[in-house]
Amino acid sequence: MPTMSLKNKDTNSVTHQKIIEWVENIASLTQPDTIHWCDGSDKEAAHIYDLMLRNGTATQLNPNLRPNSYIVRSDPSDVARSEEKTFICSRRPEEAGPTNNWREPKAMHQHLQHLFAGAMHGRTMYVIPFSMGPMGSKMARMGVQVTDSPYVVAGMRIMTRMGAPALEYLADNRDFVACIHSVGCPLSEGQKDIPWPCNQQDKCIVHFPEERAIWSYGSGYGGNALLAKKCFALRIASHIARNEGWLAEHMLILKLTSPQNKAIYITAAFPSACGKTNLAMLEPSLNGWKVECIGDDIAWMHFGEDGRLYAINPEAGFFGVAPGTSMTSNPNAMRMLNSNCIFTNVATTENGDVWWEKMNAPPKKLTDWRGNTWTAKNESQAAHPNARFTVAATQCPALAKEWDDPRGVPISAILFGGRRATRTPLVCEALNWSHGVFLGSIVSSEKTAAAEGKTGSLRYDPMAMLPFCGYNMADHWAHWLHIGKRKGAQLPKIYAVNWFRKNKAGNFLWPGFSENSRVLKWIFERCTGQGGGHNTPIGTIPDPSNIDISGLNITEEIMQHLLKVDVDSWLHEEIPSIRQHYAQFGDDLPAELTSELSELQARLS
Ligand code: GTP
Ligand code: SPV
Ligand code: MN
Repeated sequence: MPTMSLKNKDTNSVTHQKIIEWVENIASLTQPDTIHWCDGSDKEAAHIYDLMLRNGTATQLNPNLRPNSYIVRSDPSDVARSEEKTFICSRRPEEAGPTNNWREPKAMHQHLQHLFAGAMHGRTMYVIPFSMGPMGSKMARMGVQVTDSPYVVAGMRIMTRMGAPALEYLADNRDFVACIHSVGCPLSEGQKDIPWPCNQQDKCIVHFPEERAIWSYGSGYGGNALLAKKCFALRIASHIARNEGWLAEHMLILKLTSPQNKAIYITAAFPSACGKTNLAMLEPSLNGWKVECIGDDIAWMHFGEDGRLYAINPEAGFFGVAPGTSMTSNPNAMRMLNSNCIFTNVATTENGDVWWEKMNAPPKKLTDWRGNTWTAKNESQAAHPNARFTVAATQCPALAKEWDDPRGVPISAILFGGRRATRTPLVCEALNWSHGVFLGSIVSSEKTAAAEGKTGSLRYDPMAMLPFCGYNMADHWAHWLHIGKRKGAQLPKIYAVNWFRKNKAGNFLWPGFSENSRVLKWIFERCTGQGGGHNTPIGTIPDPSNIDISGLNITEEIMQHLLKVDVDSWLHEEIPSIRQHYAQFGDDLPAELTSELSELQARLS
């Protein structure tokens, strides 16, 4: 075994015995050539990018067009989260529930010992200490990820608060979530590395909720590999949150300010690639209204002393969907991508810039996400549909000043939504908290390219947490209901929204993007005691006149259609399908949700 130094030259504060022992154990299992403790410095980042350039993992973009930015092309077999290969290893299968892949922890540990043995041979093992949430915040949590991927180090540097300060904070023997990651591609003596090492045969993303540990093998992409994100901040955190009485959710956080300068804070849970980043930083089409961003993907919510729910964004950056992003759809995102970004699986132009579908008119000639020449005649997509940018939150021109407030922001409204071409109205307000939990439990959406597999098919994605809940989804609902019963709680109002209704020709009926501010305005009015609306069997819905459509080219007829509740199809199609969705949870389904369903049926009949 090669000699290893536990301390690189720049780090001398590794005094946390538990981390040192843990790192030594992982190193003796995975056999890296060297160990590098990340301090998060600029010098270290320069070294990591240099390494990626030399290895062909990254190419620098034209510094005159896109300063300090890089394009990375992944292996075509490693382009999205692998839900099939994602496991929850709680003690008993019932704790993981019917919507998770459960594995027995002991057997899985044995399997992992086998997979990880020698997995980092020929590579450097990076140790990344990090904080999820503003360090020192009562709501923040610490983690340490080891990885053999420089790309992951670069990503974690943008997405989390990592490096020397985090390590110093951990030195007080604080708890941390243990994150072990390898691309599963050891190098033998003298073997040359490849640009995107991964393991084509074996991939697994494994969670041990009770142990607070994550083991991920074989993939270098996004949520499979940046373990702070979905693995920690959602799957492990949701388990912790349930035990401790708070919520870890797949939600954006935004600040909405009215022309009268009154602000409210909103969170919104939409499934992957269903519009969180876009809503989080939208430029309202309505005059005088302002949206500012606090987070675009994950919210941790705790009760404050005043009984309100306060949210923090545990992340420090955005790992956002590139295709569809343009100066018309999301100008703030375009501005934040002007420099200091990593782009993964987008196309590149002849002058060394990036391009993706719908950014603007396609250039005549491009290099596509696989590195092949692409011309406008080409039928295939130039950027992969799940191509992403990685960028620091501080690059966002619409970032709210409270974005890293350790106390979080008090939430007035929680939105649930998905991609539904039919039936689900543009917006609907829950009658009360438990009805809101019901609306969250029946979120369904057409599948997107954010996860491997066929896109377009409709699936239930309760609370937008189907792939991200670290325990039984039925228990998650029970936890939400329990949250609602807290003494003195000043609960947010809950809404279901749907920007994705289509006509028979397959075109979107609602213009979406900046026009969603019109719906936000109605929600603001409801939250501040003004907005109109009428009761329907599924909740409170605005009259077409309650939605400000000034300056918008949309017919009264389309507005009617978007806000209509088609009682027949709710009764004869939606209700039976909800029943079927609920049936898989058996006795674990909270009785209150069974009642909510019966009451809905009664109101429809
Ligand atoms: P994840 O990062 O996977 O969690 O996705 P997300 O929920 O943040 O979705 P994002 O905002 O990145 O949007 C995904 C895709 O949906 C992009 O291609 C957007 O252009 C598109 N999209 C976002 N908002 C709207 C909208 O209001 N209407 C329509 N038609 N498309 C939208
Ligand atoms: C999602 O799929 O919801 C994402 C991207 O935000 S990933 O980090 O890959 O999970
Ligand atoms: Mn997401």
